[in-house]
Amino acid sequence: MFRRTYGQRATKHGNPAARLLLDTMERKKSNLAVSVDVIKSKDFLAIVDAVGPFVCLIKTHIDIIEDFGPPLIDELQALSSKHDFVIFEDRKFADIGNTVALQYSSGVHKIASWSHITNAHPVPGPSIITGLSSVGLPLGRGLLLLAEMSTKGSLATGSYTKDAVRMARAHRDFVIGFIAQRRMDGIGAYENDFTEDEDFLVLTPGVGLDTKGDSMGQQYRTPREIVFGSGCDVIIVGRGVYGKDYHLTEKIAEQAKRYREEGWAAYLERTIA
Ligand code: 5FU
Repeated sequence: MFRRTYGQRATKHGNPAARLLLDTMERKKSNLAVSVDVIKSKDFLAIVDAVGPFVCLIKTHIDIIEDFGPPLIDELQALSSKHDFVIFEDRKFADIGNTVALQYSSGVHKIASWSHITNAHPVPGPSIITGLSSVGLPLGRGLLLLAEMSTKGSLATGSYTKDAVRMARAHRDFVIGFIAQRRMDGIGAYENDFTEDEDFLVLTPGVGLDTKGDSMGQQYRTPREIVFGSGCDVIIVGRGVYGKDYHLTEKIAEQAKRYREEGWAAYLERTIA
């Protein structure tokens, strides 16, 4: 059982984005991340404002926003200050080092300039980390590797997942953890695996309290299964929080509160059990 608290881990971590996230989790007593996958700026900002008080992190897919413009980033950053949350652009980079460095720094979205954390598929090999870290490391950013996915039939299993861990280990200054479904052995998993200089965060999508999945291969588990059962650190919830009623901000806030309570209770069960 992984009993170390988020606060204890924050004081030890070498990466500023990881420290910020762990500190925020401890301060707000929340391991809930909300994934705000809507296509209009207005809806996006309304949901972020509604869930802001309850989350440690907001996850974005900035490329799905139809009316995107730089002012949206200013507003997102203002909400991040107002509600005290970390920003994670779920970009899932997957190209050669030179290309991902350009995609991360430039283009319309300039992700590195505002997103504390982003992620990448390990499929191109370690050069993807070299490319992204050339941009992100000087800015104090952090990277998550997609070691596993929540979807039915995912190919990210077995030796692929192990190789992702190996890649992360070789770049601990920039790779702060994984998108995965469980805490893998040998990543500070259990007390005797934990070393002062190695602590990977596990952020986990595929979370739902009321349904088991969707019609497109998504699979849901409960916050307790994920945080207590599988030793993950952050639950990432999208439609479970904002559902189809994303104009009803009160209802969204209620759902965020509910997931936050479930996630935090599972964390307490893990740390004190
Ligand atoms: F890497 C992954 C993964 O394995 N599963 C995911 O669901 C990422 N995701 C993201 O989490 C996905 O792109 C959505 O943005 C979000 C889950 O949304 P949901 O509405 O909770 O299913």
